[in-house]
Amino acid sequence: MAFDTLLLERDGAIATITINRPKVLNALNSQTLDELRRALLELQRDADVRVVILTGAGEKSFVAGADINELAVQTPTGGREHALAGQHVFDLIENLGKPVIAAVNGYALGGGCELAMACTLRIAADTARLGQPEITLGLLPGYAGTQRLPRLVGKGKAMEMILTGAPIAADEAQRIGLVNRVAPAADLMAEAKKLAAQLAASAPIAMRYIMNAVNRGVEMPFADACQYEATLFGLVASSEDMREGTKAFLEKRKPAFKGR
Ligand code: CO8
Repeated sequence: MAFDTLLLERDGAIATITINRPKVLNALNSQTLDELRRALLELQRDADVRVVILTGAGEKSFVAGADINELAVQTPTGGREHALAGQHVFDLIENLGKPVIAAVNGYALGGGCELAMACTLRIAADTARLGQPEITLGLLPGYAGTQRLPRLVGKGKAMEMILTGAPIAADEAQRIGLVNRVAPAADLMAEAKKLAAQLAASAPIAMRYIMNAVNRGVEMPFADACQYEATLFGLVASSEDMREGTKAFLEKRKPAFKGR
């Protein structure tokens, strides 16, 4: 599948999507969102791909937000449709069934920060800056930033970031839980690939159910979420991988998970 605004590479079980509009710091326009949706669906269907890395082209920016050229001319109904289309793509990332690692290689602002938050895990370059500057444009975060940010960092810090619009540095983002890890910029992709390789060697079915239990469970009452977890636990117990993982432990060898 060919894309104009993305690069898609596969290296064994790891696929890397690079948002490739460096002249506008990888801002997301409608075409990019649509291409991202198509690329994700392709990777979701591909059983050989177990982990996806998402990053931005160039050294300066992950994604500097939604494309302000499009925002400047949006109509009320068009703005709503645009927001819903973006939210759909971000939900697809969150519920892909495979871990998606954001390698935040620079600015992750507005829709870029929202994109990183939709990913399963985030590693930031020490040079990265993250924030929700929509308020400075007379806007609000429209790709679920008002929802994912407080869930990640707590309501108080999210309010501060969204109301002031001021970006924060990578080390502060790690301190408040917005990113999982920080790496020197030169090592970012190597670190992301190392983590991806670790995840790719794990049991894919258990991993899919874990992400599902966490994503759905945090939206449920605790007792219902525990029931849901128990059901998924029962389901995973029917997998060949569960038999292989437990047998390998008892035989003191490394398991070879097949995703069955
Ligand atoms: N959209 C379009 N173009 C952009 C964007 C963007 N988000 N960000 C940067 N660019 C362009 C610049 O206009 C510039 O173009 P040109 O070379 O033609 O002048 C080029 O990229 C390089 O940028 P700068 O010269 O500004 O680079 P600096 O290093 O001076 O500054 C910054 C870098 C600080 C990142 C600066 O570019 C900036 O502030 N960008 C905008 C950041 C921003 O406000 N992002 C939020 C956008 S709103 C949003 O994301 C809403 C999401 C929800 C949408 C919901 C439904 C529609």
